[in-house]
Amino acid sequence: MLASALALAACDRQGAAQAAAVDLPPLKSLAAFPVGTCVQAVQLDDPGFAALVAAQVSQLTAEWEMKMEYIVQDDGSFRFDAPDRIAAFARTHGLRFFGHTLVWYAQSPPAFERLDAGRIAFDGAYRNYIHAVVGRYRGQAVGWDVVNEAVAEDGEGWRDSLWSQRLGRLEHMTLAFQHAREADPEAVLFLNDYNLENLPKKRATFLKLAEALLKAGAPLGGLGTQTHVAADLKAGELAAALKDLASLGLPIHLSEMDVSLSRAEGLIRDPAKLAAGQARVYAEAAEAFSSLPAQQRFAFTHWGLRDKDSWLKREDAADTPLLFDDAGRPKSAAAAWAGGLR
Ligand code: 9MR
Repeated sequence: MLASALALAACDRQGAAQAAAVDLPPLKSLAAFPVGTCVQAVQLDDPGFAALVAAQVSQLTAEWEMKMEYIVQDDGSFRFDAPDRIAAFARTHGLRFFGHTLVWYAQSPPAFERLDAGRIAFDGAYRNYIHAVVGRYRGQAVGWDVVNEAVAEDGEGWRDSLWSQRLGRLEHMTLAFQHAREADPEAVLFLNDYNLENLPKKRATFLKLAEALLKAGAPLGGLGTQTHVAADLKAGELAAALKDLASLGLPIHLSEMDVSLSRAEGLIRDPAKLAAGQARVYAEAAEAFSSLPAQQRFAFTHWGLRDKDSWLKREDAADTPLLFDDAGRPKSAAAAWAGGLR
């Protein structure tokens, strides 16, 4: 009974999302700042998707193919075919290209784990990796997520990782920023994290980490706030977070936005309320980002365009967290985002 009721609710939601296609000019034509999406190389083979991307956005982030999981092979060698294809697509279509992500606690390839714990060998491989990856896109990448998700889940201190164990808790991050700067003197170098809207304690730790990095001499140039949020995010939380994050004066990248309906269902069961909540959150994000000083609006990136491409589908196939339906038509959420722009 419960399963079939949930299935029906999911159908209702999908029906509502499909029916809600709206007429809207391209996102990038509406915003006074760069608008991005993540992509996977294989998606660019789909002409419909490629046209949607080229029309709607002005910046691309690789969804996963510029992470160690893709680049570092078992024997320690590197591969760049997929990221090269994404970079080439960006060049051909005049889009900015954003690098994501160099150092992530969640990824520590066996080739690195196997290395002698002796600091010199490890340090050399770490530097070599960052130089190879950042250097390859030097002159094209406008910025890089240098360190991703360094703050502990509960906001209490920093995460432990292979990198922190071998190179030091703050030092591995400072080194990563310095190596990236050597490899590309122009790219804006970011610290990027999530749950900074709904967990003020995590946000405070994130800001303290940014200050500690600057004090240690890291060429930190911007702050990334992923913004994987749900439709029941409290009104005002996102705006307060952006204001707070901007207080250091660094450029802000709203770097991975999606608004899950499924993750909000613990609080709201009514499909119409979920859709309204999603629209409200998208509008608030657009308005709050627009309100930042112009020089601090680095870019606003959506973590995908079409619902069917969202990583959140793996958690719940019925979720519809993005601005475009499966056919690539803008949804009412897209109109709400556009309506929030200032
Ligand atoms: O959406 C990405 C998914 O396709 C990948 O399998 C996963 C691991 O590489 O990463 C997802 O993107 C994450 C991003 O890189 C960092 N912030 C959280 C994102 C969602 O998990």
